[in-house]
Amino acid sequence: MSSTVSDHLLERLAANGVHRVYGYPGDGINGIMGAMNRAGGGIDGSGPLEFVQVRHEEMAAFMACAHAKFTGEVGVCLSTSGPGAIHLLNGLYDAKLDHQPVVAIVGQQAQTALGGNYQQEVDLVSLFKDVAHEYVHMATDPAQIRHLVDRAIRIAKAERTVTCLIVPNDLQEEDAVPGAPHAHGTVHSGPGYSEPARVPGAAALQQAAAILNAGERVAILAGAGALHATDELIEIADLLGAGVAKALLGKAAVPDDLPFVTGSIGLLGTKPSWDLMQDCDTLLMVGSSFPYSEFLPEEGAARGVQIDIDAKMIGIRYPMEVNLVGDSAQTLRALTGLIQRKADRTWRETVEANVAEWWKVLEARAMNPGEPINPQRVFSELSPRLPENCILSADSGSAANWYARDVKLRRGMKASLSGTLATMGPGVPYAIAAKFAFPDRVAIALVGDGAMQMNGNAELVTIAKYWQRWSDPRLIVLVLNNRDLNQVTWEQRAMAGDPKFEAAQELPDFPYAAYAELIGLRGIRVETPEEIGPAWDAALVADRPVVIEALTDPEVPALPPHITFDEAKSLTRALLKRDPGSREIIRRSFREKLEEFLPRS
Ligand SMILES: Cc1ncc(C[n+]2csc(CCOP(=O)(O)OP(=O)(O)O)c2C)c(N)n1
Ligand SMILES: [Mg+2]
Repeated sequence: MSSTVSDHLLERLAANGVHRVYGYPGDGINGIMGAMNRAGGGIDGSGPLEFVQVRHEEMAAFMACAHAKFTGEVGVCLSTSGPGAIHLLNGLYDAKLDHQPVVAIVGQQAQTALGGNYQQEVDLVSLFKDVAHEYVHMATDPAQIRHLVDRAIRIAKAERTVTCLIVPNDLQEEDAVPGAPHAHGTVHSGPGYSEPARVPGAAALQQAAAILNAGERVAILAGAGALHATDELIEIADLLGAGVAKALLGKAAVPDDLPFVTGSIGLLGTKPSWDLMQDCDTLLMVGSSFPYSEFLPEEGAARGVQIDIDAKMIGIRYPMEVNLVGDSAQTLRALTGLIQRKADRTWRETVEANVAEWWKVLEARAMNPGEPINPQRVFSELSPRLPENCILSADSGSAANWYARDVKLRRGMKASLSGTLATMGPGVPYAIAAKFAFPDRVAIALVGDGAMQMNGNAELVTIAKYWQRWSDPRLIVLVLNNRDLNQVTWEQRAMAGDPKFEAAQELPDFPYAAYAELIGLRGIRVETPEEIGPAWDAALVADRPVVIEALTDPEVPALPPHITFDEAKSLTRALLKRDPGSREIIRRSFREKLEEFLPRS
């Protein structure tokens, strides 16, 4: 049998460095699935491309996004036409908004039927036009496959974005044309991409250094774009006597066990990060588009320097005096040579004292009682137990608060979540992609019960299907079983001043641990605070993936570190409107606030 368009498509993906595809079949991609089978992409993984079967196409897109986040390579997902294509969208937007290179390969009904109001016929070029606006094309001739694949991969990498190829199912079965005869109207592309060096010009670097050298109280804010610049950030922070705060996606940029790292910033942030931004006179922002201006210095209160690889993302959060477009590590290296070490370390000492105090506050908060379990304690017990080089994912929900604040990442660990789209659902699929990319490392997903019911429970089936392939089988899913869409319950209280709307917020109970056992995983149900530590210990030595279901208290406030007057007013209003949890909330909020003022040894 001669090679088909589908065989050629897969060969071309492999030639571009792709070795794993996350997807779900359907008649829009039967030709591609047949080729995948011929190429040995099945369970034995013998071929150049491995096919991973998910439960839902959105999960395939989340996994492709996580693959990109954790490996730096392009992530690839595959879906059928119509419904499969539509299912991909949320995961693709997650990738696009967090600037991850992902290629979506999507089937389409036969070209002979298009325009005929045919079954499952959706205008896919239009559908993907926004999410993959840098590059979305439908192939209509076998000769296009070569350059469509080469370009989709290269543009995804170069622009750090989502691209999309649509392949009608009749075209998939046609004979391949890997090299069209040289002629007018043919395209002869090749694979390959190498990152250019990106360092700003000398004059701009000098200007930036002058600002940083003049500052007496320098604050650094690091984001996802600084994940590969750990050494450079530590070095410049040392020279400048600066504190380093981190945007959520930049949590792994500098380890949390350094005394001048103030931790996360923003609604899920820490008090020392708040103080750092309020009291600094100079702000150096590196690889971050952290959006909330109220957590940054007041306009004019600090002089600003920003480094970002993308000129579209620079100068939009704070009016910077110098905007340096460049790679964060390379630019910091160039800048460091121009920085004088600050002799006066008073500011640095203040930052370090604030950080040391804050960790004590967090420990004290975690030890407060809960009904039955204070969720913070689940995270603070995990933190010192984190195995070297583990990979963490967190879902959108209250788990993201405790992940951001209570988990102390050490050097070598990776961690991510849906930072910009902040969608529910990525926790479990991100951890699965982490295991496929790094089967020898422990993956830990921190997820709410709402997200488990939305998709995590289904994706546990994917874990059950594949875990025996991983050289280290440890993948732990922590479920916060609080029977509440808790993050939003708190947002409604603190921002809108509304009481808990039980019809919308309360979740049905579900036996997460028992369900895990039913499908061949281990399940541990944690019902008292004393069981938390032993549960983590057991999961970390288990011979298979584990679901830890912790019965956590929905009335522990996931409030911003420095609750504003307006938020306090709204909260009081919500409680006066007879919020069903009001008595408990008042008791716990006061206890938490008190923790910040109590003297500590
Ligand atoms: C797809 C999607 N739907 C809705 C939301 C709004 N939202 C953000 S957090 C959250 C609650 C999550 O509940 P759960 O997973 O139970 O976590 P909890 O906050 O209770 O710990 C909701 C509904 C969202 N971010 N994404
Ligand atoms: Mg919940």
